[in-house]
This record gives sequence, structure tokens and C-alpha cells, in this order.
Amino acid sequence: MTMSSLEALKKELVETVKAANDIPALEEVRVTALGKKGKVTDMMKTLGGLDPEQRKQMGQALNQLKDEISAAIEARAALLKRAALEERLKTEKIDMTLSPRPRPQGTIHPISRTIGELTDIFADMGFSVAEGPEIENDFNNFTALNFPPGHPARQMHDTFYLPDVAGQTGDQAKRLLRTHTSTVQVHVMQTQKPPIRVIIPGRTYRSDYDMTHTPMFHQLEGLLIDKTAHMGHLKGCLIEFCKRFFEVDELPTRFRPSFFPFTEPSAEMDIGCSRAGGELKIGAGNDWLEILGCGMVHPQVLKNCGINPDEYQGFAFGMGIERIAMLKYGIPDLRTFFESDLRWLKHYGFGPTGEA
Ligand code: 2U9
Repeated sequence: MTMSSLEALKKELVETVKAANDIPALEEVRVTALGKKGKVTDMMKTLGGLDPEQRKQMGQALNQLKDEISAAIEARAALLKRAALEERLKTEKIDMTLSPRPRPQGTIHPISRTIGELTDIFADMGFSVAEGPEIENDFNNFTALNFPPGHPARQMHDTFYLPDVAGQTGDQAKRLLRTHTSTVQVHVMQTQKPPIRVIIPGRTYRSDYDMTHTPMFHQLEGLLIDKTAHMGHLKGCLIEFCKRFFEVDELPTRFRPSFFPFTEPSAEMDIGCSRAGGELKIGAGNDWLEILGCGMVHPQVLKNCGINPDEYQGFAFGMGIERIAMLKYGIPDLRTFFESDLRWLKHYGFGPTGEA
């Protein structure tokens, strides 16, 4: 190894670096020159056979050659990368005049949204969601719930009856579309041991159609059964619910005596509102708005569903989901809920992340 052979090698390697036209070719040059079996490395291995003075001189020269070739490779790599980027920029174009990606077209129906809100609030109070069939029998819909035989709700003009089950008689054979979700509480009481704490959102059917009634509508009912539940618990639970649902902290409430066959005593709950200037505003005001019905479960209903009324007691409540959604979201007409009008759905529907 002489200084002139080193000079020749440097020339040769610099030429091959210059000739490399892309990154893989340049990598090959790097391996051939500086890799484990590369030309510079081979020369390093021969240093041992030289006398000390020569070894020092050639060693320094070889290290310098290594650094120069490395720098040449780096510089070439930067150049090649820049050229590749410029080539991409020439061919890849963004058309700024195109419209942005369209927003998803679908919306969440106010009923689904409201059911989600109701479920969240009652879940925080320890209630779980129960479900049951929409086709029911006369026992679960009326008899178990203490409706007397001649009660008007049992009439054909209020209830959608289906053909009787062949070969069966009595109120188990008479089939109908459930007129309230209370049938689900009957199933829950028949199959679960207290304590019970459930809510039931679901479809219900009544043969009625006018400004404030549709043949199908949604209810949310709740049932709590344990050994000590009383009207104070019922009131606390429902007052808290109304404050959270309507998002009003200072909400006047009142409970008026009422009657339902399945609760005793029974009450209807009103919340404060104002109608000043013809606009309904929920909260402190000079007027009242009926929100829901409620009461202590009638001992006969507990008995009908297999629960001992001497040991257990509980409260129940029920509300129309369309009604409370109309009040919260300012939807003026009940019938529009079920018309599937896309403009209505766009206006009153909710986006996938809950925005109005
Ligand atoms: C069982 C025992 C008791 C459920 C209740 C109401 C009061 C009520 C109406 C509100 C408006 C129905 O949608 S609406 O027309 N409901 O006022 N519901 S207490 O009581 C029950 C249910 C099941 C076994």
C-alpha cells in the first residue's frame, strides 16, 4: 500500500459515489467502500504488516479517506433525496378548489338521543335497563296491574288486540300490542328477587291519533322495590331526575294527587315554567307543566307478580318520551316524530358526537 494507491482508490470511490443515481445504488457503494468486506476496510487490515512509522502515516491517511468517502456519500444522499422530493412535488398536486370532505348525512333521532340521556341519568342513580316483548297478553298488560274487568283501557277502541292464541282461554290467550311498558315490570317482578331497581324505555301502542296522540309512542317507566322505599325516596329520585334532564338547578316541583289502578297513593309531578311572551321556559316562573305520573306500587300488584306486600314495597313512575323530548328541544308537533321527513331529521337530529 502506497500513498499513490490510496489516491487512486479515493478517485475511484469518489467517481462511483457520483455515478450512484438513487439511494439503493448509493447504499451499495457505501457497502463496497466502507462495509466489513469493503475496499477501505481491506486496506485497514494490511496496516499490521507495515513498520510503525509507515503504519501511523497510512493509518491517518486511511481514516481521512474513510471520512471523505462518508461525507461524499452523505452529500450525494441529500442531493438524491431532494431531487426525489422535487420530482414528487412536480407530479403530486392538491386541487384547492375542490369541496372539503362532506359531513356524514345521517343524524340521531331525538327519541334515541332522549332515551340515551334518560338512561345515563337513571344509571347514575343505580337503575339498570330492562326490556320485554311488544306483543303481550291481557294478563301482563291489564290483570296483573289491577285494571278491573270493565276498565275503559281494555276496550277495543283503545287497545290493539291480536287474534287469540288457538286452543287457549282466559287473559293469557288474549294477545295485544302493549299499551304501556309496565308489562316489563311484571316480567321483572315475576323473575327477579327484590331489591329491584329498573327503568324500561320502549315502544307502546294505543288506538289513538290526533294532535297529541300517535298510535305508537315511547314511554319510560321505572320501578324500585325494596323493604323500606317510601314517597320521600320517590320524590327525591324524581326531583333529581327533572333537574338533570332539563339542566335547571333551581327547579320548582310539585306533586298532585292522582289515580292509577297500579299505584296507591298515586301522583302527577309538575315542574315550574314560565310562558311569558308566549315562549315556554322551564324553571322558576308563574306556571306549571305536567311531566310524569308516579306512585307507590299497589299491594295487589305486588301480590299478582309474586312479591309479598307484607315484606316489600316500592315506587314506580312513567312518562311519555316524545312529550319530554318536545319540551326539552322545542319540537312543536308530536306527529312529525314519525314522518321521516329528512329536513325535520336534519333540523332536530343530533350529530354522531351529540352536537345539535
Ligand atoms: C308496575 C307497577 C307500577 C308505572 C306508572 C305512571 C304512573 C304514569 C303515564 C305517564 C304518561 C303513561 O306515557 S304516559 O301516558 N304513566 O303516569 N306509570 S306509575 O307504574 C307501575 C308500573 C308497573 C308493576
